[in-house]
Amino acid sequence: MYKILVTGGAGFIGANFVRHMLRHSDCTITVLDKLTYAGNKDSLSDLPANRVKLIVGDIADAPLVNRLISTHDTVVHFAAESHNDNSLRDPSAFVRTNVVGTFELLEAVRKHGVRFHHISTDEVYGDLELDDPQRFTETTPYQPSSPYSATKASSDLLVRAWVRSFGITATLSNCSNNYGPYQHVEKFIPRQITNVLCGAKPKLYGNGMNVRDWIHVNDHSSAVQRILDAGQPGRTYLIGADGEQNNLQVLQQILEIMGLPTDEFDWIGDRPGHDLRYAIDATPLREELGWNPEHGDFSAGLEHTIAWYSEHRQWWESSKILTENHYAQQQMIQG
Ligand code: NAD
Ligand code: TDX
Repeated sequence: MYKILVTGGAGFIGANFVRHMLRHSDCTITVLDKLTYAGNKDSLSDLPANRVKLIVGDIADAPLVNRLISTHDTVVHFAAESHNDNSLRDPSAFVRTNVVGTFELLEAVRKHGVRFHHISTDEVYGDLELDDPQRFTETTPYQPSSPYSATKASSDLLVRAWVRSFGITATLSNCSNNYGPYQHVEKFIPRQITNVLCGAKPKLYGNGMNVRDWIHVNDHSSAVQRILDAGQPGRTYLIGADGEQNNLQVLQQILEIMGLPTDEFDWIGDRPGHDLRYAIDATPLREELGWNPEHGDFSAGLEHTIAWYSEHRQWWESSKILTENHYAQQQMIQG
């Protein structure tokens, strides 16, 4: 039986990936997750115990990581501090988990000769002008803007160096903005949906013109599975589904689906250093590996996501209060 260690498998994308792999393969999975504020064991609690096991622990814990990796065939590394706004408030956990944690995993896969797939983000490339005809490719120079994206860029560079210097068998992927079920309510789309469900107004940063390249989380999972099956060792694959939209457009669609006037939201102060636009060119993934997204209909995906949050209040209600308290403190600090 093929055994995969999924770090960060109790987080948004990790939990969806675990579900995807159970549906689309016969592997068994160990999830290693610290269960930070962003991890939720309820995202995995309905899964079969003979195929998924959760180990609560830290990827920066070298002896634990060493022991776990020695008994697995592949590591898929999602665990990270993942929220830009938090990285502006306190970057220290981002350095520890995203950089030091990745280093410990790399040392263990090097020792045990285990295949590694590193999950990263398009934010490592910085941002684009709204009218730039170029999109990010695997050769775009790194130019991260926030403490979060700088630590993700650092972790990517560590992986590349371990491939070149120590010959580990690793692939990397840099994906655009994901949406779907099980996403923490701090992130843009679930924050706005749950604000409406709580009777609060959605919050739009700046002028709402910032563009993100949205992809449904299940398409991210299928792309990672394709890279695990057919990716070339040492390669970086960019994952995206041609889903560019500005934040105002996304918010207006949410309001429309939820039956509210499209101006029923608050404009609030901008995020410091806010990246203007991300856009992915995923041609190599499509043409060389034959991957295609299946959830390209954004409004259908948004409708399902809204329905999921409406039906799973228990999953998000306690984090909602903490998250909005944090946002309120942050706004007071920024003034
Ligand atoms: P998330 O914050 O929802 O989940 C992160 C998970 O990692 C949580 O379960 C958390 O408990 C766990 N974790 C954090 N620190 C840990 C540690 N030290 N040891 C073990 N576990 C730890 O994040 P997400 O949105 O699911 O993102 C997953 C990965 O995908 C990240 O590497 C992120 O950079 C990358 N990514 C995210 C997006 C996106 O749109 N969300 C896009 C591209 C890439
Ligand atoms: O309340 C909000 N209002 C708002 O206008 C929030 C939370 C966000 N925004 C804006 C900021 C961004 O332009 O929405 C956009 C999306 O914001 P986030 O959900 O915070 O995502 P982003 O900063 O784009 O980063 C995401 O995509 C890349 C993930 O959080 C990262 O983990 C991933 O690497």
